[in-house]
Amino acid sequence: MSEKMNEIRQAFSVKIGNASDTQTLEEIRIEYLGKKGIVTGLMKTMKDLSNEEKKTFGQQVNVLKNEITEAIAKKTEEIRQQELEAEINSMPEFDVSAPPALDRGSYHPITLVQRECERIFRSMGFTVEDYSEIVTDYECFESVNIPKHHPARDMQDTYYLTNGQLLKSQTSAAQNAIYKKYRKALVEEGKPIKAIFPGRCFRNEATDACHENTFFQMEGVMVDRNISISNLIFFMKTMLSEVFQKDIKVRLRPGFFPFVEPGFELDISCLICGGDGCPSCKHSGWLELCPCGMIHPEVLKAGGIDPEEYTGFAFGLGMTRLAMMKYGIKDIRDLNSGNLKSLSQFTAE
Ligand code: FA5
Repeated sequence: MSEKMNEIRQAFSVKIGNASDTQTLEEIRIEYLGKKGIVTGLMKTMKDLSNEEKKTFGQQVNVLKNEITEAIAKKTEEIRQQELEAEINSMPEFDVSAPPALDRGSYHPITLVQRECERIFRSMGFTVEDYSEIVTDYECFESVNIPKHHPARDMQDTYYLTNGQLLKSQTSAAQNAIYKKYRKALVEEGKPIKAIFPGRCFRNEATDACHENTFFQMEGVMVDRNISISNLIFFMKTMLSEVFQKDIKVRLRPGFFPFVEPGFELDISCLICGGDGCPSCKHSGWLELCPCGMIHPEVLKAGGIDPEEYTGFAFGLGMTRLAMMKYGIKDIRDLNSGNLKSLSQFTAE
């Protein structure tokens, strides 16, 4: 029997030595270890042996089986390594330091305008805040003086989650948190609150050339002692002339928002049609860009700030519309279209 096993061993060692691919190895494995294989066949002959012989023979077959299993595993690893090296060697040379062959991507026009606004406001001492897109009813409405059932809610229908939270319809939703974050520094250290908070807003409304259901606003607030409308006008004008790098015709008209008193609408002369009227400005020649006003005392109170001592202004810049005006984009829907051909023409200056 042990002679037979040695013959098997020798024949196997020749075969495995000649094998040069994984397919052949698999065939050898089946030939020796498969259900009808040589080693399995040896096991089956055990039934004719005495108990004593069975023990010795069984051990020898197991040793042979382990040798064959290990040899196949070792050879498989060797062949895999060779195949991998051959594949790597057949690849064209790759220079990691070479500039990418693909065209470079570009920033979205809204990102460009947002960064520009952030740069301008930072240079005037404002902090830039980030805020969640999912907010509570309190943050979006009640804390800014829009109680439940207030008619002003009709202007801002949005998308509600089953847990009662909502996608914010205005960046004003962050005001309360900002006041609470900075009121200690205001009261104890006399540091004015100067913050902007850009963000994506959502409204359940029909779209047209100047309305989208998803758009960007940038809220700004300043709170200190003796803040007045002149401060508000100064910051708005500075921001617009920096963004457009030229004089822009603006007009202020009264506007109602429950969280400011008095409130204004700041419109700019439409830069798409030069003020003659077009679909982008609803044929009025003016584009509603930045509602603003003096923060309502109730809103300051909700933020833990005493309105008898402090006043402030707030504005809600329509950043998507600002991008349209800056880059001459006629239809707001192009901005969310994902059309790379039209979006990739805008690059940072
Ligand atoms: C507001 O959202 C107020 N929270 C702004 C505000 C802040 C007023 C602080 C006073 C003080 P309004 O709904 O008008 O206001 O939106 C502000 C700006 O967002 C608009 O002037 C416009 O430029 C932009 N906007 C509003 N709705 C849309 C829309 N559907 N698509 C694109 N831009 C929009």
